[in-house]
Amino acid sequence: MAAPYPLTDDQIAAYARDGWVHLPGFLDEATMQQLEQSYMALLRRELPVPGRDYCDMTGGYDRPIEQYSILNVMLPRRYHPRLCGDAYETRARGVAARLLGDDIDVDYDQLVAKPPGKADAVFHWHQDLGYWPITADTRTATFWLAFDDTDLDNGCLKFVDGSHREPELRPHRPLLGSRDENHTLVAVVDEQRDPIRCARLRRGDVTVHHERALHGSGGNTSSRWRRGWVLAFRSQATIAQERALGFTHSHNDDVQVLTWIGAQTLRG
Ligand SMILES: O=C(O)CCC(=O)C(=O)O
Repeated sequence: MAAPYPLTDDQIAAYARDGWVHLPGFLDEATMQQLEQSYMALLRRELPVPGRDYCDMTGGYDRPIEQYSILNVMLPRRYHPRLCGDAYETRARGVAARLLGDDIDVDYDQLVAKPPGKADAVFHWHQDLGYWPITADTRTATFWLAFDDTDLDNGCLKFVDGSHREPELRPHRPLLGSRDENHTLVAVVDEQRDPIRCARLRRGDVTVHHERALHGSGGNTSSRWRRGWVLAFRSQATIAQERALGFTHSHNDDVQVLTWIGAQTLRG
C-alpha cells in the first residue's frame, strides 16, 4: 500500500486561501506508467466507452475521433473497474479526507486529453459547482493528475485565486448567443484584474481544487500532449443525493436537474 501523501499545513492553508493547491510528486514514475496503460487503453478505445461518455469536450461531435480537440472520457472507473482503489485513488482519498473530513467518497472521474497542435482545445472559465444539482452539502475536492508536463503552451489549468470565497457563483453566459447552439457556459472573468495563476505541473503532480474555484485552460499550441485525469471526492450524503436524482456525471444520464447556475439564471 502506498504511503499517504505528506500533505503539509502550508498546503492545507493554500487550499483554504486560494481554493486550489499544487501537490508536487504526487505519484512516482512507476505508478504513472501503470496508470498510463489504462489511460491510453481507454483513449484509444481498446476498452469500450459507450455513447457520449467518449466525446470531444469542444462539442465537435460530427467529426472523426482523430480530429477531436479535447478527448474526454467520462467515468473511466465505470468502464474499467480494475481502476477502483488504485494508487491514485488511495493517495487522493487520504488528502481529500484531510481537506474535507472522513465522510467522503469518489463521486466521478474523467480523462481530459488535448492532442498537440489543437489551438481550439479550450476549457472555458467555469465553476464546477454551477453545473451540478443543488445539494445541501457542496464540499468537493477535485484532483487533476498530470501525465505530461503542463505549461501555458499546451493548455495548463489556470485558476482565479480566492474565487471560491466569493459569496455568489459568477454569472455564466452561453458561449454562443444561446444554449441551443452550444451547451457551453462561460463564467465572467476579467483577465486583467482577476488574480489568475497558472498550474505549471510536472508529470505525476496534481492540483486539488474547490467546487467554487474558477478555472479553465487554454488551447494546446505546442507539439506535446496535455493529458490529465480528474478524480473528484464529495460527501457520501451528497453522492447519495445526486444518485437519487439519477445524476451520475455520465454524459449519457437522461435527467433534467436544477443546477446551481440554472437556479441563479431563474433568480435573474
Ligand atoms: O482539463 C482541463 O483543462 C479542465 C478540467 C476541469 O475543468 C476540471 O477538472 O474541473
